Amino acid sequence: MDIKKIIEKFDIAGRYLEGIPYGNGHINDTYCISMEERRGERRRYILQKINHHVFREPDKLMENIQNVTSYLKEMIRKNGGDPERETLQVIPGKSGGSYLLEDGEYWRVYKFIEDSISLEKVEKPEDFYESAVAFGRFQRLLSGFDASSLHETIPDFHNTKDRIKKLHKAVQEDRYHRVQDVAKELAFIKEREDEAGLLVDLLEKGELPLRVTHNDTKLNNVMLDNKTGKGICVIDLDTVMPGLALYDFGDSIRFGANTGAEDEQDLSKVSCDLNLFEWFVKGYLEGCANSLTTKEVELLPTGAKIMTLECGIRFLMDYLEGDVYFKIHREGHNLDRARTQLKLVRDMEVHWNQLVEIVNKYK
Ligand code: ADP
Ligand code: GN1
Ligand code: MG
Repeated sequence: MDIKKIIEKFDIAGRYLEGIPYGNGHINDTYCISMEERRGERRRYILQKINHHVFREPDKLMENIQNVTSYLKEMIRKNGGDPERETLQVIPGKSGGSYLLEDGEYWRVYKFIEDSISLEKVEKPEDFYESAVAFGRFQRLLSGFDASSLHETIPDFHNTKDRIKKLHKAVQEDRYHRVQDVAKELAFIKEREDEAGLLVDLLEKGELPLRVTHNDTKLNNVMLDNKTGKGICVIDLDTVMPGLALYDFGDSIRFGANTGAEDEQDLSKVSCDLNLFEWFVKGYLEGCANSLTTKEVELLPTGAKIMTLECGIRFLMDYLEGDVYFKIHREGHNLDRARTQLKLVRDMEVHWNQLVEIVNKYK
């Protein structure tokens, strides 16, 4: 693919130097682009090919991102922050528009957020705390955003009940004859099917508030400042949609508080780090400026458990469907990922009282 040809169609000054694959996202194809400007200065950009099998309507997705980042910019400015650095900056195409459609593929460009890093693993608890503050603040900054103007980029994204239904369908179809490999995992999920629907039920009953949430709060979706260590910018805004704060909290825990990697094959290394769980609870509540309802706070452990179970269900379903959704790098990768998530759920159950006690300290 001719990256140079693509990048030159965006409103960027300078001479193309290089474009290299970048990051560890499971969905989009990301490149870091270096350009040389007039006085020999280098400037970097993030170029992404939007996965339009996952995001079926990239134009609507980009409309969301434009609106959300414009709103955030205004809010950040009002709060005395630096909008250039604290939210994504979309670079338009030379012929206008926020993305480029070329040979059936959708491309977009962001300014590279320099002097910052995204982590694949928590290195010190403070990093996790800072990510929590950033995700909490993100949700708070968007609390006045008109949610009805947002497109649902992936319908039923965190509808855990619907995810279970889809898993059943994949099991029935068994197109790749893989169901035989996963009897234990399916039984584990079956035992937890009822509780898995709890958040969806409470939302329907109006017992949990619908908010504008990020919905994909992995640690590597927040940029931490190299100097201060602070979480400066929440990135990967493709799934910003109306949702529950518990989705954001839970998804962060399932990724960042895991003592093992998301795709660890040695399950004895996978558990929920209670210390990290506590750092995140503290940071997230601070970031939200204590705006969560008592019910939301009470349900934080449940959010963590359900989001972890849901992610396990999604990985397992993708394994059964022939690995068409998440990028894989080895055979059985999605099955390994599903197993870590289920192991993590089990570990949360074993330490349930401790999770609840931790949250009670912050009520
Ligand atoms: P995916 O949707 O595939 O997860 P992301 O948007 O999260 O893709 O990007 C993948 C990685 O690229 C991120 O984890 C981060 O390391 C890096 N990245 C993305 N946007 C920027 C940016 N504006 N500045 C610097 N790094 C970025
Ligand atoms: C994907 O794009 P990325 O890598 O940040 C996925 C999340 C999953 C996560 C599992 C749009 O996130 O929902 O939780 O992988 N994003 C989408 O690691 O499906
Ligand atoms: Mg990402």
